[in-house]
Parts: sequence; structure tokens; C-alpha cells
Amino acid sequence: MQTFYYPVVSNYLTPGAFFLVLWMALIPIPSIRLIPANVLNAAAKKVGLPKNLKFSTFVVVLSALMFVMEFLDMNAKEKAYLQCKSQAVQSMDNCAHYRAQKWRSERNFYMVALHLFLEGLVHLLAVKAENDQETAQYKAQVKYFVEKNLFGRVSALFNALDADSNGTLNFSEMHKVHGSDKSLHEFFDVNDKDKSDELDTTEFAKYFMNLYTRKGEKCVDIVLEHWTKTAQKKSS
Ligand SMILES: [Ca+2]
Ligand SMILES: [Ca+2]
Repeated sequence: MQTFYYPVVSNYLTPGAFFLVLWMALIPIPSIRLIPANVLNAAAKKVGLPKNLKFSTFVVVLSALMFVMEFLDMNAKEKAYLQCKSQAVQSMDNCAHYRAQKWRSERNFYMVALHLFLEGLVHLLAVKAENDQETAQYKAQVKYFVEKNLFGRVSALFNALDADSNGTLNFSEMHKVHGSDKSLHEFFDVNDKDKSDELDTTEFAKYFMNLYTRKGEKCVDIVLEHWTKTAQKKSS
């Protein structure tokens, strides 16, 4: 077990993690620097992990388990060595066998400690990269919406749909612009974030911002125009 496990950690895992940390922290060109983070995060998405669980989370947990195992092993080996030394009759080899085992377990422990530290850094860098990307995306969205006065148009549409002027849109108010009951239910499922059965202005605006991310500006424009026209037609 030891003869297989230690070389894997020391020859592959630790240098691999060290290489990733250097890459993700030091390469000045963002599109290249972000490749490992993007691959890790995309892998997590592909296997359907929830948003706050990353692929690197599992690696860190496994590394932490290895750390604990080696810590316990190191303590056990040290105890065995001290026990040997304390025996009244000295052993033939002056406890050299136990001492060698103790040294090896210490070496293993510090190697897995370094490995855990590096995998932790990889994880933090991957999470940071994703947060940075989301922030940049969100900023670009808001900038675009402000520049094109889309918030103004969304808010005008909201007011046109809000027949009872209570500041939220319920099913029947949304029904004016949204097709069948089934698709309207799906629409509420996705966009009514607090499950209040009503859309507030934020939830409504977020729908258009997400639409912009998924389908682009043209689609936002078409939906806004179509819904605004329909809302005006129905209320006149
Ligand atoms: Ca209302
Ligand atoms: Ca709501």
C-alpha cells in the first residue's frame, strides 16, 4: 500500500497541484490563466454538482483524509519507536528499524500536508475565478441594460401588466402576455425565486437579464416589444 501510495502523491499529485497553483495564480493572460478553473468548474457542471460544490471540493476532502491518516500513522510510528527505546534491554539494532519507519511516516505526513495545502489553493483559485467571471458578466449586463434604457422599458411593461397596481404580478396578470397555463407555470417555477406566487420588480427584471445572457440582446428586444404591445392591446 505504502509503496504505491507515496510515489503517487509525491511524484504526481503534489507536483501537479503545484503546477496548477502556479498556472492559476501567475499567468498574466486571463484567457490562459482561467483554463484550469474553467475546466474544473465545467466538469462539476457536467456531472450535475450543485453550484456551491466544485470538483476541487472532493479533491480537498480526499487530501484532508490522507492528511489525517498520515498524521495518525506518524504518531503511531513515533510511539513504537519511543517504546522500543525505553525498553530496558536495548534491541539488537538500537531500534534502527523503528526509527526508519518513524522517519518515513514523517516524510509522508509532510508530503500530504503540502499536498493538502496546494489542493486547497487550487480550490480557492477555481472558486475565485468563477466569482470574478460572474461579477464581470453581471456588470456587463447592467451596463448594457442601463445604456439601452432596458430597465426603463422593463419597468414600463411591469406597470402595464400590474392591473391592480399592487407592485407584483400574479398568474392572471402575467397571463395577458404569457401563453398556455403550462408554460406560465414553468415560467413562475423558474422566475418566482421566493415562491410567493407573484413576481416582484426584481424577479421580473432578472428574467430579462437572464434572457440577455442566454439568448442575447435581440431576443430581449423582441420579447420586450411583443409583451409591451400585447399588454397595451389588452388594457385598451
Ligand atoms: Ca398585481
Ligand atoms: Ca416572488
